[in-house]
Amino acid sequence: MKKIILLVIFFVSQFTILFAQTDTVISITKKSYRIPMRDGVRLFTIALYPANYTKQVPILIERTPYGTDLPIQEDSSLSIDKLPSYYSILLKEGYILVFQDMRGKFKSEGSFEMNRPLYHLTDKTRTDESTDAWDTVDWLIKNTTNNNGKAGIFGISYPGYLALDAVVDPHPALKASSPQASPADMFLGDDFHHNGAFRLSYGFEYSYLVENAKEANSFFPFPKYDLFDWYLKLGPLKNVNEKYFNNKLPAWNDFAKHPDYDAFWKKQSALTSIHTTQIPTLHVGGYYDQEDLNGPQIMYAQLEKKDSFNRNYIVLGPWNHGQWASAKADSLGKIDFESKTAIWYQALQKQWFDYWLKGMGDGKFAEANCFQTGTNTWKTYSSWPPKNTEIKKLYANANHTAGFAKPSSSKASVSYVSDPATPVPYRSLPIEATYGPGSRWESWHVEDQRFVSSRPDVVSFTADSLKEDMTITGKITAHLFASTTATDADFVVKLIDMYPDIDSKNKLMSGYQLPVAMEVFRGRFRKSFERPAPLTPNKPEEFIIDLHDINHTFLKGHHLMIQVQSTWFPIIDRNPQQYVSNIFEAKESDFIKAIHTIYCNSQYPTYIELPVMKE
Ligand code: PG9
Repeated sequence: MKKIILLVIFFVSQFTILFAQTDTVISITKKSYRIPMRDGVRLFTIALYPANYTKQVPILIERTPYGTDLPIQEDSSLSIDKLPSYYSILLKEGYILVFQDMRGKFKSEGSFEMNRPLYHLTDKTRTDESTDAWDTVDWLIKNTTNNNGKAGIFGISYPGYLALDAVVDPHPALKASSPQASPADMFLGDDFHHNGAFRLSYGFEYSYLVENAKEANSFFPFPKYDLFDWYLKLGPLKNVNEKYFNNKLPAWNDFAKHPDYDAFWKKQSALTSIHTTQIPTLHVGGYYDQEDLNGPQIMYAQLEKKDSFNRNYIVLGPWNHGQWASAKADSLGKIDFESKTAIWYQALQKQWFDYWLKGMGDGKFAEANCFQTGTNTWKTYSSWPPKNTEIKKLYANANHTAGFAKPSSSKASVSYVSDPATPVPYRSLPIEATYGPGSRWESWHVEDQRFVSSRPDVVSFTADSLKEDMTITGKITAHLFASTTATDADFVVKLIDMYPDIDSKNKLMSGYQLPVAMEVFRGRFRKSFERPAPLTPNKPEEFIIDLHDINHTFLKGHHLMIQVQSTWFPIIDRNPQQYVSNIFEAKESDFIKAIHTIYCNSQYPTYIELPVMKE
């Protein structure tokens, strides 16, 4: 979310009044509207018109829950050069840029519903984010001056989700969409849960951010800067309502009421409601997105199945949440991308909208533009994931090595004690508030995992150093054979690129443990997300964990490493490990220590499936 707020702040703080001197667009003029929806609810909207410009131009819309208004006077102008390049590169050549407060947020009327389902699909009388987009396009086409009759919609994260909803039954004038870092399914793998494991710190802070007040982004008033202990002392999840939220936040109440993948989650999931794209759609995602890594990948994959008109495209980059909207995006944390990837992306985005909304260019877009980390190069593919890969299995061995040979021993395993009272931090302390000052939330996906690898409750399996480069492109899947002495358990699996002992390219990176893919799985859901079931103590079972798509070259001299742990706190709530039907109702006494075993033998081999690029 932070990116979006920052864009607006930048916008406001750089305000100056300028007037266009020539025919080129050098400044924009603000106008505000209250656009009526079909049910009479009015949505607050601002349009930024090219100042003193008489050519007809398309409309580009961003809808948001985070507040759109700019404290600048109506009809006054703003220099385009003062805007982030994400917008200015488009505006310079003529677009009407529209920002809208979504239903129920900031100056818009109506009520807000977190991830409102597409109600109109089953009941034509109801409104939702798709009908609101339709009504907005309809009004803008009829009421804005000098528009060319075509509109596009885009946005990052929640605004991206709104751009995704807009492709369902789109207005005829809506010609292209770009959902960026859009979540798709909030139970299976985006902001609020991953494979059923609840994202505690994010779910807590985000529901407060959006639902505490209508006309503000609210930051929970934590009494501390480092929140690791604060979340630990919070105790069981039921204390959230008892101590802080008092049942006042609908999203939190829904988390607590729907601990399994039930109709509530399915109804709001884009996986349930969006199967085809009726207009050209450019999905954009980051491999290191700390909020919505999964959404762009799975929505592209789902829509691709029925894309007979070739309208569905994807861009994946080495980015955190929305990093492509920044000025450079040449690095994340300590990881150097060796080029300004945001500039590359923003030029592509301009070509995309210029083609569909202005008819400029040849329209020959690559099906998939996916940055390759490790070699730090942009690659294009005619299908994603590409087909010219061979699946290789990287096995974990009980002596803490990893390799491509299946273990031969019939008994080998590795065990560790997992104690919910002393969980493994998901990033190094301090755990700053998610969107708070100095927060390292934005870069934790690339943090050096040495900060946890020597803990007794984290197990690592390291392969020999590579004799030559190995490129892995496509979906990574972990097959973990594990058991617990208790009746429930979480498993976090990471595929790590471990840098050489002495990295000649950059000595400071020597030994770095870069997670190139990682994910958590809540054991109770191993057979079904709808119907969880306790684990049988000491019974080895297979946990299949989707580690998502990557495009990464492990360079010669680097090591592949598998790392497994069972707590990831406080991003993931603590699994009590003693099965209770609803963890939101667990008592302090339900949280117990357990011994978890990872099997590494011929009968129960633990491995990660890697799509290795054929030469
Ligand atoms: N990740 C945020 C979000 C998107 C959609 C729903 C809920 C949260 C965001 O950054 O907007």
